[in-house]
Amino acid sequence: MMKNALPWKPNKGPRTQSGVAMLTVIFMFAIATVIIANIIMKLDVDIDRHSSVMQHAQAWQYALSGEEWARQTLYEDILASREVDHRNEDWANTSEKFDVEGGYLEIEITDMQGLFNLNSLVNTEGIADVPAVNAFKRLLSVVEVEPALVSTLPNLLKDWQDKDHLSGTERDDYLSLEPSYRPPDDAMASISEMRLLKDLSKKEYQELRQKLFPFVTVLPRGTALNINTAPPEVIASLKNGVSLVNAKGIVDNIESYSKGISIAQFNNMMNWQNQSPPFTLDVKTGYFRVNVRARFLDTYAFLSSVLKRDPKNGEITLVSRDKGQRFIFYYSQGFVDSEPDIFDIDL
Ligand SMILES: [Ca+2]
Ligand SMILES: [Ca+2]
Repeated sequence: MMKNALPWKPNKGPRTQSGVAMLTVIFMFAIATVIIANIIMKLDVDIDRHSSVMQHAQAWQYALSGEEWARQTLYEDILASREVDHRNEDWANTSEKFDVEGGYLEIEITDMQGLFNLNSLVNTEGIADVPAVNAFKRLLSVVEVEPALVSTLPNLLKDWQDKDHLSGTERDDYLSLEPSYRPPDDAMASISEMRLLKDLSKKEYQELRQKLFPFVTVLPRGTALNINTAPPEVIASLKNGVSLVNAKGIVDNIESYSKGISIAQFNNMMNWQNQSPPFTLDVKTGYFRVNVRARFLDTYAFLSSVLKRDPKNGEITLVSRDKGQRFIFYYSQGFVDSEPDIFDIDL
């Protein structure tokens, strides 16, 4: 007779223990693999980030060197002659492009005193300057902004700067906005302040950016207009009845003089008759804008600087640096296709 078989018991011998050990090793290996993969990914991100920061730092250094180049060019200009600044001089013949290691550098110098100074709309006593306001209306017509803006914008800008808010309502109008703010009742520091004008829509501002901004600037009140560098749009704003076509003829005439013209020659060309210039006129300049666009590998740096040049000793002072502007030089249009987004700025 067979004895009853013993119940089956799992084998807890050495073979089972080695299986558990193997599973543990595989599990540990899997965890180690995940950790290492994470470290490698993080290192990759860190390397990308640092490489991007280094590229931008290099592009920025290139941009600063562009500003320095402009400073030297303007200093050499005044050493050559202190009497006149005109479009046939070296500094004005910029739009330079330099190849540098790993990229390139583009520089453009413009005479800010050839542009319409928005701060001239109000005089140093804080009162509207009527001839300048009328000239501004003509400029708005010449650049063909919407007729509604031609009638409203001069007053909005005048109120923004003048000190008569106690008798006007503009302060309350601005204080009732959400969020509320006050008009400065003083000279403008940037033409972008126009974005803060009440009743000026985003669409209207964008229209102004496109049509008006190339011809306006903000400079200290009383700064003279350099007639040798003023574009036709600004020349047409100076006198009633001067069309853009007339003004282009005058500018062509000015440019035909290889060393610029005098105020007397300009007065002859303008034939003021019973009118007079709305601004003080000059043939030389103290304020220049330097735009630099620098590329290093895949990174761009933009710099827009204002330089002030002392007419006596040629000493050049940095007035401002703006890294937030995006611009394109006319000769660059063929090779900016790879970065269209940077020019699509939402304001
Ligand atoms: Ca000069
Ligand atoms: Ca005011």
